[in-house]
Amino acid sequence: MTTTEQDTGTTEEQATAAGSGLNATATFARKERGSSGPVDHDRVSTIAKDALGALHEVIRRHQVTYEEYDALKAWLISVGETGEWPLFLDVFVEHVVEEVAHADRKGAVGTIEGPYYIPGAPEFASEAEVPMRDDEAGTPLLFQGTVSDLDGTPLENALVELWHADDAGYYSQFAPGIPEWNLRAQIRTGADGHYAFHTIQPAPYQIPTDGSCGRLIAAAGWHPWRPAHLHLKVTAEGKAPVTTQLYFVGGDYTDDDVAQAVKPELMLDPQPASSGAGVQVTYDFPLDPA
Ligand code: MBD
Ligand code: FE
Repeated sequence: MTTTEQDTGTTEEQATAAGSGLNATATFARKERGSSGPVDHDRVSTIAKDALGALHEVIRRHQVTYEEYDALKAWLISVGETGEWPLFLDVFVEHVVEEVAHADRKGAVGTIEGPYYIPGAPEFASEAEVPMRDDEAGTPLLFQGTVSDLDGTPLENALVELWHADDAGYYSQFAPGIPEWNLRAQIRTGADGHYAFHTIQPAPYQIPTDGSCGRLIAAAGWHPWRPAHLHLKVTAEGKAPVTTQLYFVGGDYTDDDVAQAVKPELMLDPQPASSGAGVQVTYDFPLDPA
């Protein structure tokens, strides 16, 4: 990890695709989304055959050449070398996995997790001053709401995890020069199910332009941006956990997210804060039964 180097210059000067990619790859290696059972050989065979068949069909349809095949091979190798598989998959593939996984949810709407979640952020009861630098840039944001069941009954002891980019679009633990838990926190709700985070508004996120994903995006003439977003993970005993992101009405790229992870239910419209400093917004999480 590069997270303890806090006096070696600005993040903008040193963030690299390989730096964040290798951290994201190491983070994924530590992850346990749930135990997998024994291998279902029929299912592996069916899905692998269909996936390869889809690729074969594309090659025939577009008369792909040996030069293009070699370019693909070199590119795939470079994605691994720079650790950008988590970034590539979460940007270009995860949104469909999420859509399939949560198609029958009735409560809070989910979207992709992305590559930059880290469990174990500093924990608070009900209300959090999210860890940030003394001179953290950005508009102060009070983000609050209630975790409940589908009937609206508040859930005590629910866990609300928040992580997001800073005002320059960088995540702690994935860009150098940022304190370890910067803009990461988790809240345990009390009996009223309420949570409140005092943080700052994040900036849009740009896929690193100096790596393999950036090369694909540039070669295709796409843009590398995600709209500004808050990441959330909400869990409670006996309820289906929700991983989601919230976006800002009127923000750049909300209609054109490179990761296709915006949904109409996920828009925040913060208003001037009653404290006088910055903005505030409320968002509730009614959780489906497990
Ligand atoms: C992000 O910040 C993100 O949320 C996703 C899904 C992919 C890349 C960077
Ligand atoms: Fe993100």
